[in-house]
Amino acid sequence: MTNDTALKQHYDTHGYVVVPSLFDASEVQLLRNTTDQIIESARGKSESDSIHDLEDSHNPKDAPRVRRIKDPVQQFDTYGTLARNEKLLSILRTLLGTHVRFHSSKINIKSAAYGAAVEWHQDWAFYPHTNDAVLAVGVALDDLTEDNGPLMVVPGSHRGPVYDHHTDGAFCGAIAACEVVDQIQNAVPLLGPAGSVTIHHVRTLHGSAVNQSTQPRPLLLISYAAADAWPLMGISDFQSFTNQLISGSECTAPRLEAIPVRMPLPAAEFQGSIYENQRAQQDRAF
Ligand SMILES: O=C(O)CCC(=O)C(=O)O
Repeated sequence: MTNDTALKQHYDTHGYVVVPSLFDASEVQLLRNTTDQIIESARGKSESDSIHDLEDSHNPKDAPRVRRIKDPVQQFDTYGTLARNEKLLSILRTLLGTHVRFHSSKINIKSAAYGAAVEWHQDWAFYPHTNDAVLAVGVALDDLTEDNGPLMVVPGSHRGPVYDHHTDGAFCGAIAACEVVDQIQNAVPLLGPAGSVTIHHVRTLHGSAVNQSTQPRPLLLISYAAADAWPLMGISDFQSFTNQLISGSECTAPRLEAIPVRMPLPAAEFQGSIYENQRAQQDRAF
């Protein structure tokens, strides 16, 4: 069995896979330096903006507390280059096929001691497509350990139900904890040294706890889709959509699969990042 076959089998069966140390120390250092500079540029800011999503405890007079860097691949060349890195593309082609489209990106910083939790959810609830050949890659910018709030996934959940991510009649991007209490007993943490890559299927149930350790857990998350998976929420600008193709060719005949879907509508009460959306969920796991 080749490495590619084993990787695909693991992904197809469990809905996630970890590739240890895909990127070396110098590649990680470049990403870390860029990330540190962007965090530093939040100093003095009193509100979140198009780059920084600030922790609730951020104070403009103190060292910046940044929860998330928004759209890093679209906004900064260092990450834009990484999103098209040949080592990564080769894995994406194994899992999604030849024709691959970039979808979205973010860096969840998870600072030591206070980095915020992410409630249990499925990415599918945020961006349903015509088929589920859609996944998220996490690039570990520091070690992912048991203690620093690693991403946790429920193996096999990508073949299970699509959960309701609504509360009080609006989307909130989080599943009520009581709905998944049995499933999350089976969750596994995705661990590895800096430079490792985690990959989870768009329907895989996942979440992560507050980072109460002394080590930060910055994770660059990049989502990709097979080119024949088209977003059910629509395409506002076809040229931008087609510019996001990073491998193979455009496909204007989307593949429709009979899989469950729930739309992220009506829109979340708290707009912005997932952290904002999830504020509306009262029944929390973390
Ligand atoms: O950063 C994490 O631990 C989880 C991130 C995540 O699932 C998300 O932002 O959608």
